[in-house]
Amino acid sequence: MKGWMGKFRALTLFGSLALILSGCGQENLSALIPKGYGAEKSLDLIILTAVIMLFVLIIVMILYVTVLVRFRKKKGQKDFIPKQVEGNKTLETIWTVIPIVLLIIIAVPTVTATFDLADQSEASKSLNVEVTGNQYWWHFNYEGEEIQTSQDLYIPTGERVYLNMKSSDVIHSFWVPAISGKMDVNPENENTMFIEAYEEGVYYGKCAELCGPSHALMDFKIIAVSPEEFDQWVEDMKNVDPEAVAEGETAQQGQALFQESNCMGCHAIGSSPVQVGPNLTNFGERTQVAGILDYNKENLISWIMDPESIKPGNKMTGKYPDLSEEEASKIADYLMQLKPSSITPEDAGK
Ligand code: HEC
Ligand SMILES: [Cu+2]
Repeated sequence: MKGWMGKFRALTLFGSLALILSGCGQENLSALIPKGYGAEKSLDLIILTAVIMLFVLIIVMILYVTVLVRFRKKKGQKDFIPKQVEGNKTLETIWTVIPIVLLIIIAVPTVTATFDLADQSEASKSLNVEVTGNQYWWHFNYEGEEIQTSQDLYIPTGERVYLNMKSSDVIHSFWVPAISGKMDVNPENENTMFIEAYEEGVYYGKCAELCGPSHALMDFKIIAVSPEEFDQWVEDMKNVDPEAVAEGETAQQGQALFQESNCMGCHAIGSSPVQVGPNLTNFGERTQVAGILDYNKENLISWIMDPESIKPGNKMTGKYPDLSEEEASKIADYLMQLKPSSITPEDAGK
């Protein structure tokens, strides 16, 4: 009875664990549902190594159980020390050669993929984006285009986009599991990688290197749209008029407050080298505030009034005059109007 209960418990435990873990596979945030070149290569290698390891596990378990059953002490048998054998040349050779062969089977495709993913030969003919990791947000500078965005990286589908990556402070790691593998960004040197998305979509990214108290909140997105939509987006972003007057009385007051309250010292609207805080040119087209909150006015007001309670240790806290809720609301009205492009995450199917 007791043994049966134990088995039942184990089964329930593993069953519910499997059920809970199956919830982890969020479609746009899973290396196991690849939607890009690098992620597809990685999954191929994951499957290859998993199959080989499973094969080794099964063989070892068969040998182990066979030995346990065949050579166990039988009923009535006396204690004795079996004949000692060692140095069997054939056996020694077999169990040295098999692992070597298995390792070669894993190593050849792994090394090939590593070189393939590091290929930069087409970089000068393609779209290049300078990526900067900052505590706790990402900045994207489209080289040669005078376009900067933060949090959302727009790319065309079916094309390789080359990323030249660094950090402005500590080490971060750029990881969009459904599109590609991870790449560290360092303050001292530039790392490079390319990404290619097969399908339109909004793909979620995470910082994969512990970088401070809000490391887990350093989320971002790749927004992959068709090449035609991407060209349109570039066109729209280039034609932004940063001075454009907001529509409606409260938004206009918000615009004035934005200019008076030190916000412009860190946040650019339009193309600008300013990089202390996220570029807000297309803030009205975001699907989240600060990369993590649902995009709505209430959350935006909370962020403007008290960013510390949302992202501890962020670099905005305390650097501007205190604002009343009314003032924050007016600024929110203004920022939510910043919609320079007809191409938005909705076009990518979000
Ligand atoms: C000292 C520089 C600095 C000042 C001044 C500043 N901010 Fe920020 N702001 C930042 C940084 C840095 C972030 C990114 C925080 C993070 O995500 O860790 C940020 C984030 C934001 C975001 C979220 C952006 C996004 O991409 O989702 C908004 C909105 C914002 N700030 C509005 C304002 C407003 C409004 C003011 C003025 C009242 C202001 N900021 C003043 C540095 C600053
Ligand atoms: Cu980070």
